[in-house]
Amino acid sequence: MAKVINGKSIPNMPWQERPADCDEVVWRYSENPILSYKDIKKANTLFNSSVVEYKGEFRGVFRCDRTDMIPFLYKGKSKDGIHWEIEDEAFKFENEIEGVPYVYGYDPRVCEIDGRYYIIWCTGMANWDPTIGMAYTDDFEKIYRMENAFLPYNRNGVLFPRKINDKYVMFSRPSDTGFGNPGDGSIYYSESPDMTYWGKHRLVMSPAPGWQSFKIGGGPIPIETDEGWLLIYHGVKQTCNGVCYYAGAALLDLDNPAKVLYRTRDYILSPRELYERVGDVDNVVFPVSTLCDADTGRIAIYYGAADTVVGIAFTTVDDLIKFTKENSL
Ligand code: BMA
Repeated sequence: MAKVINGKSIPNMPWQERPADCDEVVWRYSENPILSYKDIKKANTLFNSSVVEYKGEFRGVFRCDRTDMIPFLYKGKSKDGIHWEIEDEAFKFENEIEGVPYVYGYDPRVCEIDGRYYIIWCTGMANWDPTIGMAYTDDFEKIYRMENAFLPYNRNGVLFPRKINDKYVMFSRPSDTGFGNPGDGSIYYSESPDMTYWGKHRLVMSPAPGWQSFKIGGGPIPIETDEGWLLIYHGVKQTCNGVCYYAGAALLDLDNPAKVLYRTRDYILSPRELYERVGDVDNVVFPVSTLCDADTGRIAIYYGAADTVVGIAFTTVDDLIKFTKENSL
């Protein structure tokens, strides 16, 4: 079995065994979707959201597009990772960053580093152009805003859960000015000594034929294993009727995560069920967080479906590494 490094025991995380008739690397929770607009007052949709283990329970940061159709971040608590109590008001920060008003927030990732929880999300600069916002919390009560990591246009900030060669590491996807123009659509590596100043940017991977041909972007916080960093990412394909969002996986060098060891040619998850096919944006699966039990290697992937609801899918570290190696580009 591949060994999870620096992982946590999470025996109470959501889990279902692979159904007997399923031979795929990822399988869905039978009661999907787990969250919808019904879970927050005045919500239009509740989707791309992140959860973490916290003191034997779970905490989450949720993307809710409200009835004014402006996305903001909400926080919530759960004992089982499936049933959530989410606050009805978007959370506010304890501090302000001068010159950087908080005009919207979406697609949060939550990353624990040395007991502190960092929230990274797509934020609007003063003129509403998207880039990577950052904040931290120690208790999911008080949340402190940090400087934005990059200039617009950027999305899909994914922080690594420990320093690598004494630097914090973040992936991001410098991006489009609108929905039709993805720029080069690639994932980039950046590093920082202090989480304020980011540099030494390197290309990690670019779009590739098929489901990941239009653009790609990092997903959940990477899982550290003795075979490399296990990254789940999304890939986008253009069709005559719009875009479709899929998920794939990659294995990255432990000491230099800009180096891709393997990367899936086949997707690991695609829009298939009705709640993934039909919604505010049809045909989208968008993973943004995982829970991983270090003892068993079980992984629960939390993903937004059709920009409308949240679903869970399952796999294991061994299954995903094997699939990634055997189906690599
Ligand atoms: C991306 C982001 C995601 C969204 C996806 C599909 O650009 O905006 O929040 O899930 O598009 O619409």
